[in-house]
Amino acid sequence: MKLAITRPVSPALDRCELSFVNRSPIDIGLAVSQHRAYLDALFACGCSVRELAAEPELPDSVFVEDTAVVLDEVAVITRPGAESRRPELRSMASMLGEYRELVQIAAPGTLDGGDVLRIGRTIYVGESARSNAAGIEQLRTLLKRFDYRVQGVPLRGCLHLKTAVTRVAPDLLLVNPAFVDAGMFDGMHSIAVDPAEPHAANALLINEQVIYPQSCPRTAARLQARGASITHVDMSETEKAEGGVTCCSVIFDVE
Ligand code: CIR
Repeated sequence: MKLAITRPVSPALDRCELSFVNRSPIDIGLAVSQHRAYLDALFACGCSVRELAAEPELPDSVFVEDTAVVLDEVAVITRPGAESRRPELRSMASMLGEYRELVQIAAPGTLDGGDVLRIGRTIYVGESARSNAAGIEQLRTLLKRFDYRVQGVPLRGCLHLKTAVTRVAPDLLLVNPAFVDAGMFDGMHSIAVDPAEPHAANALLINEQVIYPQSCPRTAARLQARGASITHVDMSETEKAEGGVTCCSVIFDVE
């Protein structure tokens, strides 16, 4: 069974961190109803959902993906590159401790879960403004005993690795070639996003179903032409906070 950990939208979401997106007004009521529909989509794709307690004072706390990297053997509690986000860790660690051994990234390392993409035994990590060399090296050391290889990936012009590339089928990646070199990922095929949709590379694959934003119809058509089965969600409000479909959950296998 798959479990998705999520957290409600903070009413302070419009005070979120922003790096590559201009600030625009966020409709919190709409964000809340879109998040509810996102939880329904997770459920429809076969996940059980557990919600962390709301953190109304932490603007970006809905973006739980950045706080942890969960593997079959262990959960890594990250140290987000944005200091404002570090108070989000405690509650995630407490819930994940029910399911996995915990290890943690420590100062001066920084690591955002949005920068981490696992393909088999290789853990790709975006060399972003949020995940530094010390954080990537710590992750390498922590995961060595479980036989994972950690590989840094250069990025340009985007927040996280998963802004640039995500997996949409076992051997298929959805990539924005403007942000990352698709040749970095050994043995994988790739589809490019439509150039008119720069934020289209963030898709969430669960049990052969792709949760995908309504805001990227041209790239959705490319995915469907390659046989992807898409569950559409409207993420307009979290997109204004620079978050996509992967950002709002931490998903892993449980007994
Ligand atoms: C941030 O800048 O930290 C948030 N406003 C957005 C984080 C999105 N998270 C993700 O892509 N994993």
